[in-house]
Amino acid sequence: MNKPVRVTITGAAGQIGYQLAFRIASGQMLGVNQPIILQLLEITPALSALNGVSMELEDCAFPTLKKIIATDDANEAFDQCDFGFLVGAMPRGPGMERSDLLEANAKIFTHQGLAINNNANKNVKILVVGNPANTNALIASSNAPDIDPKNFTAMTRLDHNRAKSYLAKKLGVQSNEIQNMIIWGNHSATQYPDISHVTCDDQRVLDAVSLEWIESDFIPTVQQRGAEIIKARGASSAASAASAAIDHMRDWSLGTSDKSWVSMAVPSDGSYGISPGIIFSFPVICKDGNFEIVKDLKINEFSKDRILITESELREERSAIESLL
Ligand code: NAX
Repeated sequence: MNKPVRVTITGAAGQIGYQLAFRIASGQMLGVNQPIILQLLEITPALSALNGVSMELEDCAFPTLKKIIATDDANEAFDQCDFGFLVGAMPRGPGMERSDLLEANAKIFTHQGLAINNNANKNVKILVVGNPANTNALIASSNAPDIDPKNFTAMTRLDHNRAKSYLAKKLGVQSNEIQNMIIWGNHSATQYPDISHVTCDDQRVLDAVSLEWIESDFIPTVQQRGAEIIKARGASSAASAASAAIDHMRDWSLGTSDKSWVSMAVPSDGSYGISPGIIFSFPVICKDGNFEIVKDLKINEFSKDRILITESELREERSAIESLL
């Protein structure tokens, strides 16, 4: 058995947190030889619910789960943290403008960024799930000046998995046969799911589907999948979101397969002409606990226009909270 690692989950009594905690505690992220200390953060009114989650975790008797800390104190939750899932966020309320949402969340992620800076391990890996995820990650990172900005990422893996699955269904294959999907940009309806580099059984899929299907079916279906799930379930995606968060963190820590890259929202380094200073979803490969943006892919005109739209939305989000950076 290895030395235990500390995994922080914020919003741990919420829908996604409730899925995430059990899967991580049972070894589904880092394997059954990696002991876990779970550090669960909630707001004060949700502490009773969080206590219930802790009780259920204990009742599972997972051999990998060494200890549970349940708290409403961000400093305690991020103490010596190795992996941080920032899930808790302020949802959009009735009459709330997008700028109000950005501001309300900016307060939460400023506070948590500082707590990470002051308490977490310097090589901590942070994944922001709470929306608006890309910009929340930027705010947390800019409030953690002692931690490399590359340690702050946001989640587009759910979009990536949705895109793979939908395409696999269209082609009548299994989703693991779909390689090199890309989600570019923001985790929002402007995201661009790009199949121009996708292969299936070493064949380019672009030759197997029509442009009309890509434009009028594939792209809008992936972009609107979250809203469709809310309509069907009466609640937003939770189990699939937790599963994607685990995929993201596992691949970042243990490495991606050499057959395919994955999508992660990471600080832009200017690749593909994307402005530095925003957290943008790119194709990445991961090795030895680090990620690298896949460089020099050929981007066609169809893709260029869509990448620009999602980049421009992220630059606007950044401007709306610039004073807090
Ligand atoms: P829930 O409302 O079920 O849970 C959120 C939890 O966070 C609540 O228990 C709340 O008390 C807690 N919380 C709020 N502020 C907090 C703070 N300052 N510190 C600690 N905890 C706090 O939402 P859930 O369905 O779990 O979704 C969580 C977030 O994930 C939302 O922002 C949602 O929009 C976002 N999503 C992001 C996805 C992505 O792909 N990036 C997909 C799924 C999901 O929609």
